[in-house]
Amino acid sequence: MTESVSTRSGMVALVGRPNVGKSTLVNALVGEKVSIVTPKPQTTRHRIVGVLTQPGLQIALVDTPGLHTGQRSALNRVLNDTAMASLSGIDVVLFLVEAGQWRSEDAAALARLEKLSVPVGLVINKVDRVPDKSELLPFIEQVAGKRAFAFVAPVSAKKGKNLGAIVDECSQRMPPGPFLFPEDEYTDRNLRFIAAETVREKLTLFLQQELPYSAAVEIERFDTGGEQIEIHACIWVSRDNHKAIVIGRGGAMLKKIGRAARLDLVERLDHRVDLRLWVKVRENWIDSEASVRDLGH
Ligand SMILES: Nc1nc2c(ncn2[C@@H]2O[C@H](COP(=O)(O)OP(=O)(O)OP(=O)(O)O)[C@@H](O)[C@H]2O)c(=O)[nH]1
Ligand SMILES: [Mg+2]
Repeated sequence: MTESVSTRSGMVALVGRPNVGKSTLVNALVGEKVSIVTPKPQTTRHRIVGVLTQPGLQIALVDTPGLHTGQRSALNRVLNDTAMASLSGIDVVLFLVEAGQWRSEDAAALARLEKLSVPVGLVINKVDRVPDKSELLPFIEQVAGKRAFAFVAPVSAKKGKNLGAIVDECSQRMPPGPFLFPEDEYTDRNLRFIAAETVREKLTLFLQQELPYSAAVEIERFDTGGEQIEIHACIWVSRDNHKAIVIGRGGAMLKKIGRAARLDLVERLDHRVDLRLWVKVRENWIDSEASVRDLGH
């Protein structure tokens, strides 16, 4: 770790309802794939740190599960709790919304931040989706009036637009102190976790409707000793009929998930990968807090 009086470093948490682009923004700011991204809400299930290091400055960007309402499984509770627990020890909070979209879930998420005393910046993401920019200003004013935000940044995480504004605003608020992470590290998560998340990303992309919400991935073997990195992953589903769907006709779906995940992992790990997948049922695991915790949440 770099010990110097002239360095500044701190923690910035990204919060907001599901699907507003928190993980996309962490990845874009760090310049690496820290966190998985899908078009479906409730993709992120963990507190995941992405590290942005510049000369004299380090910002630990904390990605969180989307704050949501309306669903009551033990998994939903744990996800919301994980997001809220991620706010302790934070120097700056980024509250994300989608340009032109203010929903009751955004209001509920913002209400949860009411008692926070640290600066909260408003990030209006996905501005690329608003073709008529004259519509943007009234929306920004509307949302900016809902709290005394420390700053407002309209951005596009996907197109990399105006991200410098976020870095500037955050860096001004980072306290003096040594770096929290080694300079060459871009996440707090290990390769095993990345492997599990990569499989879950493909599963979420390829499977329809509710199934991805009740699936979890557990790495049972991660062996870097041989010529190939050998990874055995178990996909846990909560119902018998889900198992058949994940496997697909003649194993086609499981093959598709495995192939896509393996290709990603080869690129990420820069190594040959032998990925094997299993599907197992743990009845209604999303309704049991013990099972939810047991499966790594
Ligand atoms: N057009 C556009 N799409 C975006 C932008 N940022 C994110 N997206 C898309 O929005 C979807 C959700 O992105 P995520 O980064 O997974 O959202 P999230 O807030 O992390 O979602 P949860 O993990 O479910 O809470 C994905 O399809 C992204 O590609 C953006 O700036 N512009
Ligand atoms: Mg996410």
